[in-house]
Amino acid sequence: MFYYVLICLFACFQNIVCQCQNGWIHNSTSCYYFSDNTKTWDTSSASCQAHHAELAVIETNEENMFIWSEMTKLGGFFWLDGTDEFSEGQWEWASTGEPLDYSNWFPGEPNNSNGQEDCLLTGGVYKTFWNDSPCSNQIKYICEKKLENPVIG
Ligand SMILES: *[C@@H]1O[C@H](CO)[C@@H](O)[C@H](O)[C@H]1NC(C)=O
Ligand SMILES: *[C@@H]1O[C@H](CO)[C@@H](O)[C@H](O)[C@H]1NC(C)=O
Ligand SMILES: [Ca+2]
Ligand SMILES: [Ca+2]
Repeated sequence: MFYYVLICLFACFQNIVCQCQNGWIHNSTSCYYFSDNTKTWDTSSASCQAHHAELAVIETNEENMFIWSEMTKLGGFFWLDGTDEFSEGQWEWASTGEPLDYSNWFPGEPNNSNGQEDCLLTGGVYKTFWNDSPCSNQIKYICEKKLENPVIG
């Protein structure tokens, strides 16, 4: 344990992530940031990257429930990393190019309303569920950064 703390301290000095920064919330193997301000999807993504993070990628029901437990305290709609802007109907996580293996679409979504809904949001009236929405909408956003625990032994 003591050895671990030493390594972790060292790692932090080396600017390796081993705990969440102020304003970020730890759950499982990631740190999350829930914004107060609202931005377009592109600007939200850029804001996360400026903090060495990406828009949140939700891979399990547990992660989706964690996100919901925080969103419900804050209120509002939040951008996630998903998009089908490259190929209509082909939803992927922008930061990895991986398809949405787990998803939690609201019934009837994604519907690409007016042919211009290519970005993924959650929260608001959709609660735990997901909706496709115009990427130019200005809403809140969630950033995610993986914790990189130093290897021990
Ligand atoms: C992660 O979030 C879930 C759902 O809110 C919660 O039950 C769990 O205790 C959290 N785990 C950590 C490590 O914070
Ligand atoms: C399609 O989704 C939008 C939200 O992105 C919603 O406002 C609209 O009601 C939906 N349209 C239909 C026909 O379900
Ligand atoms: Ca679309
Ligand atoms: Ca929609």
